[in-house]
Amino acid sequence: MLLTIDHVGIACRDLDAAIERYRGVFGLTLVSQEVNAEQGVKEAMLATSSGSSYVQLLEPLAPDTPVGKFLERRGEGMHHVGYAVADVRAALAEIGAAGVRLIDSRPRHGSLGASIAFLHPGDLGGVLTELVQPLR
Ligand code: MC0
Repeated sequence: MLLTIDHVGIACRDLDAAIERYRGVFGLTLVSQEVNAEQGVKEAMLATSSGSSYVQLLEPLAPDTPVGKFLERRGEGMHHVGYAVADVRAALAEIGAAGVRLIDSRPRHGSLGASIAFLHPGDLGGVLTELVQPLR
């Protein structure tokens, strides 16, 4: 079901500084910057050299958002893992039937036009997990 690691999401306080860190240290390529109001973030996608997986940098739009609360509780660091799937609706049905709590019962809008859905970290060993159906 999981095709590849699409991205690793990293919570940061200052998006511009984080972008410069990942470009400067690793030479990653900045491919997009978006505001996702529904998710409460402004975010950037930086491609690895394979071009098919990304570092996603996430700055909260407000303290009372998922990433804002995460920063307050844990500080900067890895926030979630996003796995590519062929069909996010089918994957949600299968994973839900296996007893994992679905944060999103239907897909939402994600980076680069993807359809995304989150799974609860409490049922996955403390890892917030995202399913990503990339835009074709
Ligand atoms: C919170 N918890 C986490 C966590 N965030 N555990 C692992 N990884 C995280 N990122 C844990 C807390 O430590 C706590 O555990 C429990 O969840 C409740 O935390 P809370 O701070 O009270 O937060 P809640 O319950 O209000 O919400 C947690 C939840 C939420 C994961 C349900 O953050 C959520 O709905 N996330 C999905 C949406 C999201 O993260 N969007 C931002 C990225 P204990 O054990 O102390 O109870 S948007 C994105 O990434 C888009 C742009 C994209 O990829 O395209």
